[in-house]
Amino acid sequence: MTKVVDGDTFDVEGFGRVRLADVDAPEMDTPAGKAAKFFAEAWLLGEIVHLDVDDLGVKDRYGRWVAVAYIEDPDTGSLVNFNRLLVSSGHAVVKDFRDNKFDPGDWGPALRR
Ligand SMILES: [Ca+2]
Ligand SMILES: [Ca+2]
Repeated sequence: MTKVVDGDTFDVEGFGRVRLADVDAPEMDTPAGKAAKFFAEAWLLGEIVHLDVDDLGVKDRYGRWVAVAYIEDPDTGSLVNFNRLLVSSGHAVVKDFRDNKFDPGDWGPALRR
């Protein structure tokens, strides 16, 4: 993962811009937006990020891949849902768009609503 644009958007070299599915981080002109970006950078920059890319809409109207990102837990090696982590850390809220295949309800009871 090469560049974090904001808390919910980042660039992958050779692939393109990725928008995390069904979550929304604050905009970059707010302190919370900068904090969300900093959080995403700390977790994602230079790391191997596994992407589950939406195969319904494929790309959104801004030309971004819509995806759930998974990162490897350094201790256990198991995959952690970064979309969920962003929400559970308070840096984003769930916004369930119906035009993609993802359902935040599948990410765990804490996000069910
Ligand atoms: Ca946003
Ligand atoms: Ca959805």
